[in-house]
Amino acid sequence: MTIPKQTTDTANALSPSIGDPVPMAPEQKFFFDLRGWILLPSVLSASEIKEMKTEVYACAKHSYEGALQRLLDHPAIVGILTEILSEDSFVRDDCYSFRCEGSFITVRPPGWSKSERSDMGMPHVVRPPQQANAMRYQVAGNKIFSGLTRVVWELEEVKAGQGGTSFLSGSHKAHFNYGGPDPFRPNISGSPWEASMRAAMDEYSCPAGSVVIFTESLVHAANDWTNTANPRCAVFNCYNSIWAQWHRLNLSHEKIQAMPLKRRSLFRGTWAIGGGPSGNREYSLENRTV
Ligand SMILES: O=C(O)CCC(=O)C(=O)O
Ligand SMILES: [Fe+2]
Repeated sequence: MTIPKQTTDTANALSPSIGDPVPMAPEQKFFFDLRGWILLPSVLSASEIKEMKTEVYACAKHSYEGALQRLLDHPAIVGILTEILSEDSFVRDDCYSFRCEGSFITVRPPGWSKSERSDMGMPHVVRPPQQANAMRYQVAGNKIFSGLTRVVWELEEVKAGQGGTSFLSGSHKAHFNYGGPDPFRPNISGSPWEASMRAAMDEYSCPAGSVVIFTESLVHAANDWTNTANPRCAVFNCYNSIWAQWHRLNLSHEKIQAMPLKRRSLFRGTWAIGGGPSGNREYSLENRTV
């Protein structure tokens, strides 16, 4: 896929803080398809990490404001999300070809327990395998469509086995169910193979300022934070096709309206046809995700 380059003038007029997107490398495509997740180590500079952590530890309510807002369309992820969530003919300079579903911050001090989550750390997915639906991972015509997709920004160091998100690599393409009592249950509870599936899950280590991108069709889980050297400090942003929506948006019009023009388009209405010759490009009070 060709990612259109913005001229500096156009880019600045649209959004002063957005740089040229970095295209998804063939190696990243291979491993994302194979495993359902990829890690981009050390994307943020030391000063960016410091600035963003300061906001989080000063109790930023959410990640749609301040320096954290820049993560929504950081150039390091825009090329990848364009590749795995959009169709070439809908890729334009003046709006994004994927949408943002939501964003939240997590701070987990040493000793944090997964029992604090409503799912108690149970490995889960957006929808179980073998169901045809708009959220699922697919590949057709040599093209990935990742479905509901998560981008996790780790603002502190993560050590494998000490509390990062874990993944059952390859499960986004599973052809059989998890063996539980209900084939529509979006987690592995009740499966006689729960322990062996948990044992097969992969973990990652990364320095602060790294990004993990995964399809929500992949079995994944939250884990106890046992790393005593630092808390987990992560921003979880969720994305989807411009034609699909899973979450309600918990973001006010005023907050979106204060964003640079192109960033606002992440929150435009979820429709494609019937809006006049220019199509659905621009966010407005009348054209927003609810
Ligand atoms: O908190 C975690 O590590 C897991 C988060 C999660 O389940 C998700 O992002 O969908
Ligand atoms: Fe999840």
